Amino acid sequence: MRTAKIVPLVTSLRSRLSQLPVWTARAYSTKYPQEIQLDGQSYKTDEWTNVPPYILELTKRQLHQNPNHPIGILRDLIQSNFKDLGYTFYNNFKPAVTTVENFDILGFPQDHPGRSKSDTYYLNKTHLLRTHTSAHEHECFLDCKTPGYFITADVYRRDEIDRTHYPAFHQMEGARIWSKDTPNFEEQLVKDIESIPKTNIIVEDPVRDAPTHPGNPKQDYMTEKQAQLISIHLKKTIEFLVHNVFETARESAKLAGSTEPYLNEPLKVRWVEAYFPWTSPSFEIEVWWKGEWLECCGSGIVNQQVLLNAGLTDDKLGWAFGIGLDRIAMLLFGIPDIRLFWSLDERFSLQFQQGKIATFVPYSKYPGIDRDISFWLPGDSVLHENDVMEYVRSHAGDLAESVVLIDEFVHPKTGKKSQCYRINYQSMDRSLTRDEINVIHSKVENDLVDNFDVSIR
Ligand code: FA5
Ligand code: MG
Repeated sequence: MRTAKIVPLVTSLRSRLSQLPVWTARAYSTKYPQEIQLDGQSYKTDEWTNVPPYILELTKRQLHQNPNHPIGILRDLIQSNFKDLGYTFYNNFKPAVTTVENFDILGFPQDHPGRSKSDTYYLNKTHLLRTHTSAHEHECFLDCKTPGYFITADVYRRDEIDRTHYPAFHQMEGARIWSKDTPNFEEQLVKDIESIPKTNIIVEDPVRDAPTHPGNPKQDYMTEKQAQLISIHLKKTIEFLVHNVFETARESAKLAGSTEPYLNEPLKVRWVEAYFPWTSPSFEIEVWWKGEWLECCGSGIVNQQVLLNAGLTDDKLGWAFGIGLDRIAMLLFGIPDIRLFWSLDERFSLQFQQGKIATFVPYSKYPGIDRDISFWLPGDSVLHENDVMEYVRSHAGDLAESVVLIDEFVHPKTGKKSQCYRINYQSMDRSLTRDEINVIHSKVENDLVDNFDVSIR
């Protein structure tokens, strides 16, 4: 293979590609049935449809509802820690939502990349598989009879393939509301902060005392003091959640006989500022775990418009957060590859039991098979990395261990672009044969040729 003259890093290429117009409608017009059935509803497909059958299959699994699955065990653990603290738990929301629920109601701008077909699975122009649990905030704000709520659900994103990314994962949304008309409101906020159980974790938070500024502004309808107290309540609630989860992980590791030095170090977290279209100010928490900062959870004070959209009165204010469960469960249970959560192999499922954090014992590591695919793109066309991922996944399913763009260059004379992707095929459960991989790999090649007019090199 030729080495590239112009080799952008994969990451910068990714962000560059995501800004370009992508996808040609012709690619999918013939591939989908006229209607897709999901959870008792029928969706007429159209030029927006891009959800493949194997993703629809995943929506049936509901791993967070399985009390003996690591994702279900983690959900139970968090819920049990918040049982008597004034929260309602919602665990039954179906994955199909409208673009209004997933984006509009939350104030996503029309040109937000999350709305694009390269990032999101659409059933059709108006319905999609939720990309986050925030899609259900409005109905819970309206329905909920307690001060706060939690929503746990499976969410879907067209994404890269590697050990920590899968097109389906799980989030837990938390939210908490107050009325500004509460007598002595600020004193009540202080009391509510004091009632959150104490933790001994080390917190780095340079903006705890002044959480709002022009770059991460407070909303006009609350005072500086209220924004500060609500931010502290939010942060302490998430710190309590993270503390419980990681302390449980530490205890189980010790019980299992581990003597690693990190087990005796206090847990350390840091707050960083963030941006979400429907919260202000906004924050993210990162946890220091085995030598690196792990992004866990986005959060912020909910924009008043979102609460008004949900039908609440204009005296209401509060916070929300969304935490990713899968990566935390990987750490908690020592699971090396995110695909394992979806395994139907009993050597996986029989290792986990309700209420117990067991460390996963790998049953074996089967060798992978690497295959490269190199091609010229036709003159003006753009191929999104996520599209390549999707073709690989649709033929290889969970046998696709990783897909990486390893080479790209533009021919100096013809101006044509060449790309080379390396696909690693590997099974969690068995050895693969070269023949079966050849068959899968040529289907991927054929799809790229048929849908994008690429010429294989
Ligand atoms: C959100 O999804 C927001 N809805 C969170 C939020 C809720 C903000 C309420 C404000 C108020 P984000 O895209 O950063 O934010 O995802 C939240 C968490 O999900 C991340 O911190 C990460 O832990 C997890 N996550 C995101 N993408 C993936 C992925 N592809 N695989 C596994 N986990 C992921
Ligand atoms: Mg994030």
